[in-house]
Amino acid sequence: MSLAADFGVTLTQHVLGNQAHHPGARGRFSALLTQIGVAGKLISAQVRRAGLIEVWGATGETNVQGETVQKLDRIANDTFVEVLRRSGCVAAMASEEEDALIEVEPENAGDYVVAFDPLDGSSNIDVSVSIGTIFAIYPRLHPDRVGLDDILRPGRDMVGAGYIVYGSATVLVYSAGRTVDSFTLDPSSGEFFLTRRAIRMPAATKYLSINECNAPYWQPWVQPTLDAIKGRNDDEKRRVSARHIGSLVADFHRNLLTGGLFMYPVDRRTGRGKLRLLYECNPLAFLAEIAGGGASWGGGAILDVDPEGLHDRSGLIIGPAPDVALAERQYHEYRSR
Ligand code: AHM
Ligand code: MG
Repeated sequence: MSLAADFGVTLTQHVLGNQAHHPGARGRFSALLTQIGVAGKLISAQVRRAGLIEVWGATGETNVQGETVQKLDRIANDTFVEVLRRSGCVAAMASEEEDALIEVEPENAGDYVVAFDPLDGSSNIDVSVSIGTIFAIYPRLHPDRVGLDDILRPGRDMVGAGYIVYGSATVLVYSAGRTVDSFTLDPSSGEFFLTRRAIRMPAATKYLSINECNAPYWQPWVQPTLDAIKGRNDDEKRRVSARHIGSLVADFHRNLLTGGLFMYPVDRRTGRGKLRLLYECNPLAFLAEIAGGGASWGGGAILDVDPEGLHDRSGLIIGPAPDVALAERQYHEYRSR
């Protein structure tokens, strides 16, 4: 058995070695990424023991999204908040599980503001299917105060983003704006080691990830987009296949590495998407664009959207750039009719 080429470069070494190249980042950015890694390890340990300890099932509460809170949702949220609160790197946080902005007491406050989904893919927790944590990092706007304006900003203002997927291995993927790199948690040493450098998303769509049971609720541009992609299959070759886990973070991770288009379009009954702009769409859009892919809400880039509220929802089409552009063309064509 041979070790991966970069086995030996830890997450901390990597972020420290690259801190001169973190565009827009300032202050203790490397420390913040390291602390996010610590939170990821703690959450991973809980996820790995789910079923052995009493963390399966619901807490009995409903979150700000109106969804049932799972025990692991709560544990992951509290772990992430407490690790970052004590890190000295963060002035405020916004969580998918909390209704208001979480302000850090001034003596512990740092240069950054972080939005996160502590445990994405909640419906997969109790069935031991991949779930993950997603985070977005913004520079704090004002040295003397912190407020909603620090977080209600277009995704283009991010200086870093990433996720930790608790799958067959625990993998942390992040970007500070230049490259997207991934690290695998070695359970025996408790360290994240660099396992993929400068990830590029393939330009061809190999997988389609969409909940097709939502077809009755799609706007009219969605089906023709899917038909165009599926139409690439013929007797000679199957070029596209379906893969949909129902954990966005895990679906995105597979699609990033292998070339897949994930779609959760706006629901025509409600006129809004399901996924949260700040906690899910923006950070993954940041990674997709840096890896050479794209991300759209249907009519334009996710990263250009100006959020109105902490829990805004959005349509999301994310994956290889040519097919994100195809979806946008279909969207505009149908809108102009
Ligand atoms: P969650 O953050 O509460 O887990 O919700 C988000 C999840 C995504 O991970 C996934 O893509 C989507 O919800 C699945 O929704 P649906 O069951 O409607 O297909
Ligand atoms: Mg989520």
